Amino acid sequence: MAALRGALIGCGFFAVNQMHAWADVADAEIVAICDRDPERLKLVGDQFGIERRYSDAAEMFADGGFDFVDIATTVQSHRALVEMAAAHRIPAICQKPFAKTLADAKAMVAACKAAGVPLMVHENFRWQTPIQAVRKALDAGAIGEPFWGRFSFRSGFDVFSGQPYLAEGERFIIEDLGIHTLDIARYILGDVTRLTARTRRVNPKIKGEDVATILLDHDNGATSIVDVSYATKLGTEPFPETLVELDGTDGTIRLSQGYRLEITNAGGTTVADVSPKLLSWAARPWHNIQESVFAIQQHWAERLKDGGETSTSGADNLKTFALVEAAYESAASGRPVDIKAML
Ligand code: NAD
Ligand code: 89V
Repeated sequence: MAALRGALIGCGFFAVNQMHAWADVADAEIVAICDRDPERLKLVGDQFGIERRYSDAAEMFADGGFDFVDIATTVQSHRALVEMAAAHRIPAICQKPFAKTLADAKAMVAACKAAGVPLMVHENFRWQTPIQAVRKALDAGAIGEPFWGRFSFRSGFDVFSGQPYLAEGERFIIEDLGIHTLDIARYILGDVTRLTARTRRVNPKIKGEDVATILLDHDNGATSIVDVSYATKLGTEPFPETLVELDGTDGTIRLSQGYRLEITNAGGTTVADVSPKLLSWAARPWHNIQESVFAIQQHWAERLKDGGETSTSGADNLKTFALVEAAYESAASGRPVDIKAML
């Protein structure tokens, strides 16, 4: 079967990872790129040998010649670009955060549904090797029914040098990073009925919150905590590891710093190294994220070919995005938020 031909919009900081990963994905290739910044367009076009280059996405869609589009721009342009893809009946991947508001996100899902085209959100953290290892242990029944969890990302890493826009928005850690952690919580413990959140800003040089603590009630009766911070200075910097604690009816799982997975149950305690692979183009400490970029893009290519639903489809991601909106609402009001009422 012929390789899927993709077009990528947004040749910025993170798109370079996506371009490397596309080069590794079986049966897919990027044939056109677009960026309104000529410098980024040239840099990425030259690095990856892409001849078809556009400064205007509408022109690229009008010319066509590709089977899917990978939208790697920042959130402001996501709705317009996804709707453009739907209008041209082109399957689309859209980076997180999916949209500026839940109403926009719902409209984007509806547009792709009406056009009959698949839509996947590039929500890659659930594809990280250590998170997949936790999911596998749960599926194997290693700890029985989980009744409590903690999903924790606490770091002092300077994310602002690579992504300066993160310092400028009214919203920061929940929208940019907590969105991944909330998605992992859903992936591991299932959908959420109610959420309570507290936030604060510690770093005086940024506009948004850099610490958040969120309490989740899951459909299955489990309770979990999602806690995220970019104001946490530790002896050994854990960026970008998500640490997981799960208590179940028959045992416990602990995913701790250094990609160490410990499972305790009636059979005793086992410890495994669940480190991500260092792909040829990857660099520490980003390699955990970089490997998950390859994994989600390979998944997209496979589902596009077999017609199956992706793990982080637009419809699925509405349930993660609602948690982001609810966290800001709860932090502002001090009250719990009913998630089902938002969907
Ligand atoms: P960036 O600002 O470095 O790059 C965005 C690029 O898109 C820029 O080059 C800009 O010129 C271009 N662009 C914006 N609007 C455009 C439009 N309408 N048409 C053509 N080009 C346009 O941003 P980034 O750090 O690469 O982040 C991009 C997205 O990736 C963000 O949504 C961010 O949250 C996400 N991200 C995801 C991960 C992850 O692990 N999933 C990690 C980092 C960033
Ligand atoms: O994954 C992300 O969205 C990145 C980072 C890990 C730096 O928060 O922005």
